[in-house]
Order: sequence, then C-alpha cells, then structure tokens
Amino acid sequence: MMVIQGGYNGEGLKVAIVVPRFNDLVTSKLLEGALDGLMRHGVSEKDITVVKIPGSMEAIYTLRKLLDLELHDAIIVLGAVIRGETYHFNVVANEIGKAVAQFNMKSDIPIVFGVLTTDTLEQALNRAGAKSGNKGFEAAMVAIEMANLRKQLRRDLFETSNSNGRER
Ligand code: INI
Repeated sequence: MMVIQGGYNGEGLKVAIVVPRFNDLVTSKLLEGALDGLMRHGVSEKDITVVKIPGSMEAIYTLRKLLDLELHDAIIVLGAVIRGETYHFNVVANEIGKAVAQFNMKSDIPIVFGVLTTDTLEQALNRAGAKSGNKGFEAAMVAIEMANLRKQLRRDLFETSNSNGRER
C-alpha cells in the first residue's frame, strides 16, 4: 500500500497570498495569521508574495494572472464577505467560491480558500484570531500541505510508475 500525504515543512516553498482591503479590520488579521503560519513552518519571507486587492471579487482576475505566471507552489486567497442588507453578499460569496473551485479543477498549482463568509462582523473577527482560531493561519497550513502533496504525487507516483517501465 502506498499512502501519500503532504507534510508541514515549508522550506523552499514559494507562496502567494491574495488579500482584499474590503473589511480590512478582518482581512489584515487573516493576513497576519497566514504569514505567521507560513513563516513558523519554514517558508522564507523572501518567498512570500502578498497581493493586495480592493475586494474579494477582484481575487478572480488576480488568481488568473498569478496562475499564468506559474511562479508559486501554492496560492492562498483570503477575504471576509460579510452579509449586508442586499443580495450583493450572496453574489460575491458565491462567485469567489465557484472561481476558486473552478481554478483548482484546471490548475497545477493548488489554491487555498481562506475567505470567510459570515452573517456578522463579530463572527468574522472571531474567526480571524479573536475566539475561534485564525482562518488565515489554517489556510497557510493547508497551502504548505498541498504544495508538498503536489510535489510528492509527482515524485512518488509518476517516478515510480516510470521506473516500472509504465507509460504515463
Ligand atoms: N467584497 C468583500 O471582500 N467582502 C464583502 O463583504 C463585500 N460586500 O459584501 O460587498 C465585497 N464587495 C466588493 C466586491 O468584492 C468588489 O470589490 C466590488 O464589487 C468591485 O468589483
């Protein structure tokens, strides 16, 4: 049996973080958590790119550009979409969720969904370090694991199957 699992050593990994200024009170905390998570697990500061954008909707364009450049081992999308009085919340929350899922279906580079979708600002702050952990930190851990998994899938499966003389 072969079990493949990404580890949490971030040394040598290049990671991009996309972070909206919308609801900055929350997203700045998510960014702090993500940077803490990456650097505490060995990702070097010089290998982290932070891209600041106006709102979560702009993450879709930004992701496409970052994926085209193929410079990173993982991309984290942070954000805080907080329910307002209109339907706008639903559109933003649905579209960013759909876009990340669709990019992940096609992209070789894993994209981590670190966007909070909450009813209130308080719920969002609780998930950005106040009470219920920091989703930015969690997203960083997932990014490291998935970046390592990507490398391991290639090394363990592709190279093993080639050394057995099998076609790709
Ligand atoms: N952007 C967010 O990141 N969070 C929100 O809660 C939000 N709401 O609810 O309006 C939001 N809207 C802005 C949107 O992401 C775009 O920046 C804007 O529509 C311009 O394209």
